[in-house]
Amino acid sequence: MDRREFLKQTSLLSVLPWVPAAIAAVPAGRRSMLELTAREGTAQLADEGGPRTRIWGYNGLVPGPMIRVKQNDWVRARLTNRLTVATTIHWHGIRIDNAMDGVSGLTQDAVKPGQSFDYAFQVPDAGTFWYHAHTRSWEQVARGLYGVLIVDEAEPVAVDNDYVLVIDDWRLGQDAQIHEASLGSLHDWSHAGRLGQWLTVNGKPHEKFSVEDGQRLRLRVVNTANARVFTLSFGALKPHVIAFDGQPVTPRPLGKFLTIAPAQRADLIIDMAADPGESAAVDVITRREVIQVAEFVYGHTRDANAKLSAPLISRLPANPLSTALDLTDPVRTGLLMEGGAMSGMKSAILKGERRSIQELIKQGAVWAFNETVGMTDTPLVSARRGQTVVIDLRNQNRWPHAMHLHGHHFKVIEREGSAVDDDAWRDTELVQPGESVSIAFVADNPGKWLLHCHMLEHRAGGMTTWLEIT
Ligand SMILES: [Cu+2]
Repeated sequence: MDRREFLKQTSLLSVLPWVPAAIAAVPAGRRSMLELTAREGTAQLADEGGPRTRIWGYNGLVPGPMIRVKQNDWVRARLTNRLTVATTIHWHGIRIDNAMDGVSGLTQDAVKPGQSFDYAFQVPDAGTFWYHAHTRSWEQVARGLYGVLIVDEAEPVAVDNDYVLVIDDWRLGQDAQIHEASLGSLHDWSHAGRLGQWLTVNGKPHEKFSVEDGQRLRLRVVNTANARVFTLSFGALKPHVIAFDGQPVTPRPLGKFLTIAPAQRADLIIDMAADPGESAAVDVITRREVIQVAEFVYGHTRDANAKLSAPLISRLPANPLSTALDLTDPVRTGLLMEGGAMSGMKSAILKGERRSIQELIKQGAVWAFNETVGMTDTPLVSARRGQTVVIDLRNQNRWPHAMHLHGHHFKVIEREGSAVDDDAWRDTELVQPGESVSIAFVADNPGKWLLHCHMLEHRAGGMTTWLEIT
């Protein structure tokens, strides 16, 4: 089989190894309705032979069914709630119609147990996206309510294989069940968020990818953890980054590590070169250990003489983003990020009244944007459609935060007061302790959009605000 034949076949299949075939065929075209039932299920998070873990998942699976559509297609999905609590789905990174954004209390009412809600939206951008619960997300995402949404480019990208690596960390008890007693723990909320001690990739402890010498792979890395920033090492492999958060970037060598914050995605191109029987590891590096989470295993080479020298990695076709930032007279505002442990916040405004830190702690309201905990009646920013918005994020606490903007992608224009020259457009940016980062975007999508920390405990503890575009 030559490369072209192989491409044809993979585009027909569009099924990834970890998705059971019966639910993977998701033809999310105009006519068909994809069923996503939020319900309990079990997953083999622990090693084979260990107990299965009770999770909440879309169709009882974690990750949920992979949705794969072509650019500009429609996704029609019926969320049916078979849980005992209300829920919604947010389509992370999709520049979506506001009514379909899935934020309970802002863009829709939460879907009550036994009820359903139909989502229907067009996907303007090709790339790697995901979907997840956006009601009590700190609990619902921790329990497994998330899945991957891939939007294929209009013209197939020339790779031999296209793999997904969904990374999550779980806090499990000795019985391999989700540690429920610590859900909502004030310690987690006021520190780094809920960190797990058990890693999974694609819903299992370890993933094996079959590869061949001379192949070119696209690897889509998705961080679905509540709060953990992962550091990934690819050993001797030399990946190139071709997209961040679904948006193409000028292809660049990855460097030593991939740092990927909660909710972020990175698309990598990896050229495989080794003999049959060899393997290459993907490791998660923590302060204490190196954990192998995936392995590329080289199979029989199709034709040893057919080895091509790897062609240059070309830039993915641009998505239809409004990239013309008008920085002469933008709508500009500051966002001071305060709170958390060891950060010295003395008081903040909660529901219109200034409260002492002691009172705030009692309510888990331990984070503030511009001295205010959580949502306000008036938006942080009001902009008219087409205006450029600049937000100066100032992280004045001891913790990193993964700041996520709904409905738009933004560009980092300044870091620590210096101009940034990069063509990355992100929906989630990691802001380190003490750091100042300015982001800019064209407000081209009308509606009410959240801006929040994607460390989900931080969001629940107050790190959330909103913008209105009219
Ligand atoms: Cu945060």
